[in-house]
Amino acid sequence: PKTIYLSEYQVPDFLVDHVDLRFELFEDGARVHSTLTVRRNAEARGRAEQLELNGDSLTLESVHLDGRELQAGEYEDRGELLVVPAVPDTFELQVVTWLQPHKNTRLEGLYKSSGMFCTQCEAQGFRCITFFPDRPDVMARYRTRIEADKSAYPILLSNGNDVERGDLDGGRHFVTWEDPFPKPSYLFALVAGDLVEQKDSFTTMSGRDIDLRIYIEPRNVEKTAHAMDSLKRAMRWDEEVYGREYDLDIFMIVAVDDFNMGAMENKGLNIFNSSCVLARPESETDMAFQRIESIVAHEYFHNWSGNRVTCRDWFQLSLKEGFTVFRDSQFSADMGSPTVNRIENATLLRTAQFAEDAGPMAHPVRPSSYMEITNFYTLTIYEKGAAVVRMIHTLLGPEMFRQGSDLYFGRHDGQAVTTDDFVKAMEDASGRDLGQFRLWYEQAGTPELTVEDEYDRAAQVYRLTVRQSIPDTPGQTDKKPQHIPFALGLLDTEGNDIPLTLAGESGPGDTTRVLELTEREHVFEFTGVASQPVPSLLRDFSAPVRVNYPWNRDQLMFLMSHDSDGFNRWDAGQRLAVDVIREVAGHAETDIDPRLINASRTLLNDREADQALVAKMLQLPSEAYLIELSEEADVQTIHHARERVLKMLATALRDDLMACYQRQQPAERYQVTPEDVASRSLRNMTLAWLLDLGDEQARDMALEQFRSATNMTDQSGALRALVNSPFEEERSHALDTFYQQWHKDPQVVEQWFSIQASSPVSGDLAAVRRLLEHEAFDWKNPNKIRHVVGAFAGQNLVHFHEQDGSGYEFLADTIRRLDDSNPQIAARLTAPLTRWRKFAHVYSEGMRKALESVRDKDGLSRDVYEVVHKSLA
Ligand code: B3K
Ligand code: ZN
Repeated sequence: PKTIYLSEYQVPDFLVDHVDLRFELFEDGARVHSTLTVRRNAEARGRAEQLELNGDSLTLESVHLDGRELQAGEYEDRGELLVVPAVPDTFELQVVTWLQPHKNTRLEGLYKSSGMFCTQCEAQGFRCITFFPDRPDVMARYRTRIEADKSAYPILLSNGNDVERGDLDGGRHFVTWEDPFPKPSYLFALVAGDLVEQKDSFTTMSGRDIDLRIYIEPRNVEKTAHAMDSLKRAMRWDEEVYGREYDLDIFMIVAVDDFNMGAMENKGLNIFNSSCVLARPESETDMAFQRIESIVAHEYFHNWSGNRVTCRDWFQLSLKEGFTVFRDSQFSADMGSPTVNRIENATLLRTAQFAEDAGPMAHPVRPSSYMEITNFYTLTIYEKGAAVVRMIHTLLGPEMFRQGSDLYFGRHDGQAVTTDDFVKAMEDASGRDLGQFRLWYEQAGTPELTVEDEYDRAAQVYRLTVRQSIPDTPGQTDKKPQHIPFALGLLDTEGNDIPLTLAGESGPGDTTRVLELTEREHVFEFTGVASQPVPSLLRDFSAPVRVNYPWNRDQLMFLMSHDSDGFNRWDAGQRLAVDVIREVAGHAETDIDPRLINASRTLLNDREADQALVAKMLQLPSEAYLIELSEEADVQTIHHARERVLKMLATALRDDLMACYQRQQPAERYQVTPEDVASRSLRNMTLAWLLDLGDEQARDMALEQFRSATNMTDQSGALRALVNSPFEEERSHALDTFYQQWHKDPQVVEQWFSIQASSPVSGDLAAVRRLLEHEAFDWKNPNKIRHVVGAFAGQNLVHFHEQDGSGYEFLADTIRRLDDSNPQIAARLTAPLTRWRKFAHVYSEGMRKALESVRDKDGLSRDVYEVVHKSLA
């Protein structure tokens, strides 16, 4: 496979003003008639004579140029390229292709999912539908006519507004859609099926009425209310916070069961993985409700950040993804608990994105090369990209940031632009120089801050020295220092915030200050500091960096109870727990520090504190995070150390856990408020801890909760606790009962699969293999694969990393198997193996061998090839 470089970007030779599509859909295939209105791009003057269109797995039936059918020799079908050597400056090109959606297992382009036709075109799926200059800087207006059997496919959808419909011979019918907004091909969508529609409406800030529709299979009619509410909240929020109004008269969402990722922001016709849009309290958990709210909002927000203003090329992917993730996380924070939201974002960054940034696939937020773009829908592009936008927000302040976003949307509406255009708009609106800041887009790797301090009692001066360094990453060494907003506060001996005054400033300033780091080393002098303070560093996780400062355990306890910054209260607790787990790792006789027990007891019994934060603070750092923090990870040791700390905590706190559990009585009516979510989370966490002990009273509580639960959070919480408990009989009974109750609901069956596949107690490889044989498992459905294989390799670390290497071999087999049918999913599943160098020798050897066995497969897809070769390099 060949590598594509940003430096080789050239404007397109030809532009397409209009696309006229006609789809004839049949059971054995689909014929696509595409008529393009093309003109030579004035900006590319003097370049190519010939027209080149991308294609992928297409059967070409005919080509017409300005109405005349071209003969063999007048065009060349090279499979991935259709070349027409001699074309005039403006012309109309008609191409007819034949495809086989029912045989499309890659789920890119046009395919079938439980009987309906649907599409996925980002990034390069449109070329699987017809020959086209399939790149985001070619923006056209689309008119789409869909023809299909009327009884099997009563609903026919595409982008924009439906302008015409009617019946055809042979029981067929058609609908024509017209999208007035020019768009890149990756935003094209089509759906045809026997679907039910749920309607609502929204009145925009200028008083326009928008038709809102969610299309589902009939069995899901009860599951749309939450998505609809979330959509309306998102529409209102985008008007209020960004001044962005919806532009078409209709906004549609379709749920499909077979989907490679979460959802897709096609213009006016978002297509969702069922698991990211459908929910009701009885069958979906709080986590699903929250995920749905944020993904519905995310896709909706793309209408401006992505669709109206799109990406010039795929190196600019974070232009739309980083910005939109930032927008959806602001939205979620406004809808729920800002601190918890911040903790969840930071956890994802610190556990998974930092790991990616330190591994063989590390790349900048704006990469400079790729082989397969699908591999670049990464945590770096999305989450680090969002953190970078957040830093701009922090540096500019909310008002200037809003002026910058207004300028960006206004200046580039209808254009395909770059991350640099985004930063420029922010600079122009604010007058700030973001020159050095741009390095965040260009340099990969997580900056590391090392902080030292010194207190001069006589002078009442507190001096902080902050050094930054950025580790080498593939292809990048000797990096320049970056511009880092470093928020901090200082606590006095009582735990109060000290007003901060830097040397040379008059009068006391704010208690949280954002220091701007631009050099390799800075010394900050705070004056008028009456006693030795405890520093609270990187408040609210103001930058995606690691911070090293030698807090002792008493200082961490102090921060846990006094820091005015909720994020840092949580972080202090995490640091304390990490420290304690590390201390007992490999030392079976070491007792755990009673301070951790006391801190947890205080939290468990603190009814005044924000319970959402308490629930978060009680969770021990995950195994994945502990692995990320270690130099040479020994998974088994980490797992057992964490497990032992958990058991000792649970033993010491048994009565407090019981009392806390009893206090969390289920609410009358299920609601997804931060308070209720926190209460259910505490309830299920305390139950899990108690069951881990093998406590019989807790077992009975779990059985009772499992039987009487009126919502899935509580039912599956009880199930999970039983599955991870030593009570074998109860475990298998509960699993059977649950399956009998829910086997008709694929989304619940997914949960049932993942609870088992991720269980450190019962989810060994043999159990996982049995799940693959289960009647409900389906190799063609990405959700099922994710919930069994993905859950095992990604969450069940103790079993996946069995020292005999069996977990690795199993994953390699799975990847090889999926490489032929769905390379995108196969490449994603490879991720757990890519970081083999991070692990101790007993693990890394097996991981490397597994990667090599994948590498040696014949006819490896470009997707998996890139991941495997880069990982082994
Ligand atoms: N833009 C899509 C992701 C498409 C992934 C293609 N392989 C979903 C999103 O980020 O909103
Ligand atoms: Zn997105």
